[in-house]
Amino acid sequence: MLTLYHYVNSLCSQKVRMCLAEKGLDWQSRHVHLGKFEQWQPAYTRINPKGFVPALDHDGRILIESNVIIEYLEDSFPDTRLRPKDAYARALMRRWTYDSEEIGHANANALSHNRFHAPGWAQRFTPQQLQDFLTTCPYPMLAARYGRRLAHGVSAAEEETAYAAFGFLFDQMEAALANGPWLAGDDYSLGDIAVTPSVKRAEVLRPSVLDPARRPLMADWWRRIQARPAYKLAFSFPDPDQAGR
Ligand SMILES: N[C@@H](CCC(=O)N[C@@H](CS)C(=O)NCC(=O)O)C(=O)O
Repeated sequence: MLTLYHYVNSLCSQKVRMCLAEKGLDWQSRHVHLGKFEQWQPAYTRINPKGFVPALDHDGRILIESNVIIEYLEDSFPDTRLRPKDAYARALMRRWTYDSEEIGHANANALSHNRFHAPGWAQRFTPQQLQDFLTTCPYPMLAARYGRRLAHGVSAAEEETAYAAFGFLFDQMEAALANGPWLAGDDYSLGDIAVTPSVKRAEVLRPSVLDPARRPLMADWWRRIQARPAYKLAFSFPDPDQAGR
């Protein structure tokens, strides 16, 4: 039995949902509402001590970290192969899973603050309640980021740096796709899956960052990704709370 602790709009959760869908695996959903800070409540930090989603429970054994989870799914359910056989291509795949975190998620998260996170919090909570949540955050690095954002938000300069980082990532993807058709070469892989949620979020935030005239190979890759049934399934997961972000 696979149980996924996840959130509808979380990039790292979308990554795992897409991997599960590619492999045609059945899983149970445990929705953890980030906009209500459910991720920092003891009921969930017992599952993921960092207070992040996603987490995967496979027959009672828990795993955290989205890139670890998708590699575990690949090892445990290899029938639909999502990791190249060639060692160099496998290393390339891991470069993209790594960049999905270091560049994609980090910058999408910063850019989502003013647009989605802060307005959602303001609708639901008073400033004092938001301060109080800070004391419940179990993970010092996350608490520091949350505290900084409560105090200062995300500045326009930080946002521009984040868009520049996306531009860098997408230039790198364009270059890689010259040896495609996929990011790691011949085979569609976990690397393509891992970066997909960040590309989607960038498109929602600022569609011009995906200008097809500037990066035609990436535009073609993006069309092929969005046509995949697994993409459609992973990104159409219904919000169980209908409560927005
Ligand atoms: N390195 C972690 C990062 C997980 C992460 O940052 N998850 C976000 C959602 S995409 C989260 O749960 N954030 C909770 C919060 O900001 O309080 C992974 O890849 O699983």
